[in-house]
Parts: sequence; C-alpha cells; structure tokens
Amino acid sequence: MTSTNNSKPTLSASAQKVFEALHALGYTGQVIEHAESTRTAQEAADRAGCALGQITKSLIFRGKTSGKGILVLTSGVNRVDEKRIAAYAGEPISRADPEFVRAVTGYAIGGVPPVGHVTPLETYLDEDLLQYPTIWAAAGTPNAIFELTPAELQRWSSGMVKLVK
Ligand code: 5CA
Repeated sequence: MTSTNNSKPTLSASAQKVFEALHALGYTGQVIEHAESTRTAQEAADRAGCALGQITKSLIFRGKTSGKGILVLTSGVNRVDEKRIAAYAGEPISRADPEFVRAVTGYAIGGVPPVGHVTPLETYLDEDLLQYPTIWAAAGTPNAIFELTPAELQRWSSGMVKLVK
C-alpha cells in the first residue's frame, strides 16, 4: 500500500536546499517554514516555542588577513566577543557585510543555516548551546527553522566548542 502526505507544504527553494543538505548529513527531522518571520533570534524562539538561548545564531565574520569566512554558532542570548574569535582565528576579524555572507554561505542574512554552505567555513560553536536537550537554527530563509540536538550541530558543523561571549 502506498502512503502520501498531501498536506505537507512545499518549501521555498532555499529552505529545500537546506533540508536536502541536512538529510545528506543524516538528519531525519523537518524544516518548518512559518508564515511569520523567524528573522531574529527572538522571533525564531517565539515561533519555535523555545527559550531564546536555544536559538542558534549563525554569524559570519571575515578574517582580515586571510579573507576567509568564519562562522560563529552562538546561543540567542549571547553577544559574541569579536576579540575572542580573533584570538581563536589567529588574525583580526571583521563583521561580514551582506554580500560576503551570501558569497560564502549561499544564503542571505536572516536565513543563514549552521550547515550546508557553498564554501567551507572555519567554525566556532558556543559552549552554552550544549546545555540544551534540543536547539533550533535557521534553514535558509527568514521564515524557516529546524530543530536538532547540540551533538548533531557539533558533528555536522565540525565546530570547535569555545567560549565565545
Ligand atoms: N533566523 C534567525 C534566527 S536563527 C537568524 O538568522 N539569526 S542570526 O542571528 O543568525 O542572523 C542575523 C544576524 O545577522 C544578526 O544577529 C546580525 O549579526 C547579522 N546582521 C544583520 N544585519 C546585518 C548587516 N546589515 N550586515 C551584517 N550583518 C548583519
């Protein structure tokens, strides 16, 4: 007997790309595309019905010497101390502009996912995210999010667990 789920809505192209990248990594959950915004961490927490700290912000920096992209995956309640990240990276860094974010991740600010980027990114993972049973992150658009465990995020992002705040 065949079974179909015709009620499942179609994801937008960017969210579908993230869904496919996640499933290639072994994810078995869903990307949820909301009618309302998940552009900010607070909006994402409101949509997910979780604590702000459980939202994973995917912040892009640029190594000023190397020009490479640096990804900091940080809890929604934390503000990243750029000096710490520069020390880990071994070079001065700057906040990426929207064009650089799109060039290195393939996604626009507000929807940058923690994995599935178009270029490899040196990645630091906020140790504060590890305290939660599950966390949420952006999935390609300012309306799309997905839930995963901190262990999955660590494995799939190859992030170095650090104090980032
Ligand atoms: N969808 C939400 C929750 S998962 C989200 O993507 N949040 S975020 O924190 O990962 O991405 C938004 C971040 O992009 C902001 O915290 C800010 O650091 C950065 N940002 C916003 N506007 C700009 C801008 N004009 N230039 C550079 N960075 C920006």
